[in-house]
Amino acid sequence: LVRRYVAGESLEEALAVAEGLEREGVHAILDLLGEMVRTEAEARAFQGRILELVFSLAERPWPKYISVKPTQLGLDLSEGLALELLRGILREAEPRGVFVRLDMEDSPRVEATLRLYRALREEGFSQLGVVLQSYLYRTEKDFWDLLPYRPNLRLVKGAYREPKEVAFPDKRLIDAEYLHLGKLALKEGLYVAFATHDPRLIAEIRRYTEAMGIPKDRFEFQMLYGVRPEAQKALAREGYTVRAYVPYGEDWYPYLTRRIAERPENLFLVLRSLLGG
Ligand code: FMN
Repeated sequence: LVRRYVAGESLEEALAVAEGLEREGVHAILDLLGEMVRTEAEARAFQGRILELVFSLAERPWPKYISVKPTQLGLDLSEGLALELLRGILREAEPRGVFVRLDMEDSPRVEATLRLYRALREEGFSQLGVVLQSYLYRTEKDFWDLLPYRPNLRLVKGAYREPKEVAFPDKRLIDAEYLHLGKLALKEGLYVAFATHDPRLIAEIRRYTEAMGIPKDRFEFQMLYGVRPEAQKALAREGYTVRAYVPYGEDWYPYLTRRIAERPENLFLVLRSLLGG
């Protein structure tokens, strides 16, 4: 089961998965698994492996897109360390045409993550994207605060267990907020990556963009490797840009735990695979 959602432990395996996706018209987002590091040495080691990823993507025509997590680069140890390591990645990625998406983690880290994003954009880096989560009450305000930066925005519902003091507890409200924020972002002319597998939301975004005459190069759909692969291919065949998030590496446990929380039926698949089924 790990293999259904994680491309493998090595960069080579991840690149092989990316190649397979590309043949189906789906582009990969390479993600080296790892988060919440506890020592500076670990954070620096992750930066080294991410640079290795950037250099190997630079040698290929595609994909040129990676995701990184702030706590993988030491955000919990020091914001300055995370800023330095992320800057080091952008210095190599940007001239090589590799786009860097800064994933959004749980609510106590949102503020610092947005600061990292703004600081690097102010330093002049442009190939850096941010993520907003529709389950947080604060997100619309974050959206307006970010707007002057003209961010390349990934919109998600949010994957972490959050208290009801900070996040909508009700799925219907999260979905409504998702569509509200997505439409705002499109109206404001931002490039939006709609990262969701939700057929209802995807259908609504398609209807809305068609009705408003928003061309397909103003937005894209993103899904996770292994989740609704047929839908990914179908959207790509219809001319939408589709990217699949391809995680690889040894630290798959927290990633998989979130996938099980989102879709409890995944637990059944985990158990079956552990039992050798
Ligand atoms: N959730 C986050 O909290 N932060 C992220 O940075 C993040 N990145 C994601 C990237 C992609 C490509 C996808 C498909 C999802 C991402 N998620 C992220 C997970 C979503 O918040 C959500 O938990 C998941 O997509 C399941 O909800 P769905 O019904 O919209 O598919």
